[in-house]
Amino acid sequence: MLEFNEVNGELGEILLKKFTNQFRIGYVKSRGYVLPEYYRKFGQRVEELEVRDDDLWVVSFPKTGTTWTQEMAWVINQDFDFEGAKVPLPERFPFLDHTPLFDYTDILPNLPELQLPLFVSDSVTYINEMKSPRYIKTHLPWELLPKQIREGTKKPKIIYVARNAKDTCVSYYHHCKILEGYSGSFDNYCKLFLGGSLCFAPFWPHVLNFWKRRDEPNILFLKYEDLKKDLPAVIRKTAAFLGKDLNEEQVDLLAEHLSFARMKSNPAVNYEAAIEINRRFNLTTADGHFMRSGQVGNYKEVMGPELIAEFDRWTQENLAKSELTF
Ligand code: PPS
Repeated sequence: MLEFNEVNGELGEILLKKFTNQFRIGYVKSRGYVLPEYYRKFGQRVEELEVRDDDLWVVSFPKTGTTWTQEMAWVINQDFDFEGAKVPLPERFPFLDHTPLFDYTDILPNLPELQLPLFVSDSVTYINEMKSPRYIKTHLPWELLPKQIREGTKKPKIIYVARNAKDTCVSYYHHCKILEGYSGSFDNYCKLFLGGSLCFAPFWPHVLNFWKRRDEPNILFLKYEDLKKDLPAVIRKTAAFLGKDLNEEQVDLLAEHLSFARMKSNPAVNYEAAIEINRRFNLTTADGHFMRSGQVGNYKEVMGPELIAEFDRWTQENLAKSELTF
């Protein structure tokens, strides 16, 4: 059974004052990770999810290149079905923990025009009803994945993607403003990030618990920075992991499909529709795009030298005993 604790102290106060809203009444901790309050009702269903050996999972801390990795993995595994790739990504590659992030219980009676698809209103049922091979996205850490995965009774292929902490934090900050209703300052957001008090945090245990499993045959560990540096190489590596043979023409074609410019203008993956719904129904008010900068090092535009030094110290401390670098 999952157990839950409160998120207390200064960071708990910031969350309550600046990061609760119509669809998020509060936060809890389970197995050391922060989750929305709604997870109390939802978590046990994830714990008991029936996993299939031929599932393909993309697991990540938020804003580390999940969407990019999902699209790459889906196209390779579906043998370059670009017609099928026009279906919105959340339908063909649903987000297991979508439902608890947005609790519409109190909102729906006042907004009858807000029609929620099943992958939003009940992501577990949607996933249970999918035909194989299923594609599943999650931001849950290893410790909160379904029991069958943790205990090794089912071994789906899992691709984990990681990104450097500073860019992840900046990207997550924008995301939380435009999609999740964060109304506080960037400085306070960084405190929440460093203090492990945002949904799916703490960051380093999330990353390191997959890093240490990177040599297991059903796990592939990728880095956003490597996708930026040499996308064709990552495409080849992913194809090998998925047991697919690609020729160079296919690699080039997919690299083009996955370019930032193409993904930014691709309505199947750019989440513009979701942002538009938020604006239309006044669920959040901030402006911005999901496909925002797509760069490594974008943090330099918003973080001052002291904050950068603090993040770097924190990163060094956490990575000292591992061979992981960013
Ligand atoms: S989410 O909401 O957690 O699933 O977000 P996620 O997909 O993990 O991360 C979004 C960031 O990835 C960037 N992105 C890309 N960068 C480069 N090239 C491509 N094709 C690409 N696709 C998505 C996206 O812009 C977000 O990063 P930032 O730094 O905010 O731009």
